[in-house]
Amino acid sequence: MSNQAKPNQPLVTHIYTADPSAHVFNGKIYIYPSHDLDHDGPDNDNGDQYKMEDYHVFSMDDVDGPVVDHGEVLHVRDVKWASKQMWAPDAALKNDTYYLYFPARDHDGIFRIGVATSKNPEGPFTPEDNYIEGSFSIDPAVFVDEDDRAYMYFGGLWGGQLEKWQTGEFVADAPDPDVNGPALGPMVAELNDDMLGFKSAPQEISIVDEDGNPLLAGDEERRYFEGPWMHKYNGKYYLSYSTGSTHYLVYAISDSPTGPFVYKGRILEPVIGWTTHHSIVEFKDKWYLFYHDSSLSEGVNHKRCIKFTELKYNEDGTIVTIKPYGD
Ligand code: FUB
Repeated sequence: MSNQAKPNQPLVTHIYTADPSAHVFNGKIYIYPSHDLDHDGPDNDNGDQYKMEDYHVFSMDDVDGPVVDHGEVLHVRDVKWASKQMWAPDAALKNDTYYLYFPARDHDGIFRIGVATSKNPEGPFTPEDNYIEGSFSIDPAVFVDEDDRAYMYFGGLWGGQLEKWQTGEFVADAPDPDVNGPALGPMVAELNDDMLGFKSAPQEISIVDEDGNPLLAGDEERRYFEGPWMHKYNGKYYLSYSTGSTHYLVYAISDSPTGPFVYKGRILEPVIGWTTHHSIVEFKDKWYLFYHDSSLSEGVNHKRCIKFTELKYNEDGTIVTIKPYGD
């Protein structure tokens, strides 16, 4: 099954897809998205509408070529530790091995992050028996730096349970952070050389404003919600993420992969649907933003479609804000 890729159009239309993590492997773009199920069940802040069970991998030889569906590469029935909701994944290449990182609820209903491996970027992927020790919440994004050190960024509020880990333990009825206090940041953990575990306990990332003050929990237009992504441009580390309730994709910059990061601005204005979730990748000397909206289902929150568009920088390294449907 293949569609012809076009900017700002659904990359595939035969299934619903979301959360596209794009990477360039072997000179091609590979996309690792979520696979949204077509159902009419409940839709709530707990994320019950996102009932995903499996992953497909897609590839594109070029940004104006066909989009190839490599089929189902991992199903929840094959993951011993997981019960349901295989949400936004990411992939990485190291040790001549492709690693697929994915969140799911464990058998106690707690989101954890697992890993599966393959010798091919298009899978299929073989899962480890257990989730990564010390992992929790959702939306893993793995960045392998130029020195070959690898970092996982993760965490999402509300359905993603990040606020339930404020004490370091899972507290089912944990209060939300005070709106006048610092916002919760995403988590980062360096991965072991084998890419299957954390080198040390995950640390919270600090995101500050231009004066060095932490963004506040009530600052919903700028504070972290979910969907972290890391990329490097001109030697600087760009942490980008979704603001969730206000529907923006925004970014912050640092000299270090673990921060602190200084908030810089918006990447993408709101799309059709509740969330978007993105990745940023360089391909043939241009930069691209992969994202999703709900246009394929005419606005149904959990029936989404992956898209891409070119991303441009200003001379000072800031990103030009993208309007998803033009002016
Ligand atoms: O796709 C399920 C969840 O919705 C993802 O984990 C979030 O980032 C949001 O896109």
